Amino acid sequence: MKKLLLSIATVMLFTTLTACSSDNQERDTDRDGIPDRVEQQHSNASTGKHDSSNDTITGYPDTDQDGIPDYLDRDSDNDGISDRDETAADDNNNGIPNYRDPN
Ligand SMILES: [Ca+2]
Ligand SMILES: [Ca+2]
Ligand SMILES: [Ca+2]
Ligand SMILES: [Ca+2]
Repeated sequence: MKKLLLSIATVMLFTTLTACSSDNQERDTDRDGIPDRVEQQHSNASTGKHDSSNDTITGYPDTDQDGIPDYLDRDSDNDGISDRDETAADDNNNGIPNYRDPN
C-alpha cells in the first residue's frame, strides 16, 4: 500500500511538473531521452511480456511492474542500466526496445 501511495505521489508530482511545461510535442517526463509517447505505448503485443496484469494505476506500460509506469521510470526494465543509456533501440532484434529488455 505504501508503494502504491508513493507511486500516486510520484505521478501527481510529474503531472504537476509537466503541466507547467509548454512543450507538449515531445514531452519526456522522466528525462531519460525517450519521449513519453514512445514509453506510453505497449511494445510488440505478441510478446505479451509487458504489463500483462494490466494493473498499473495509469494503464500505461510498467515493464518491471514496480508501480511506476515506464514513462516515469528512469530504469524501466530494472536491470540497473538507465533508460537514457539503453535507449529505445532494439539491439538483439527481439521486438523489445533495449530499455524494456533486461536481457
Ligand atoms: Ca522518457
Ligand atoms: Ca516501472
Ligand atoms: Ca523511462
Ligand atoms: Ca534498464
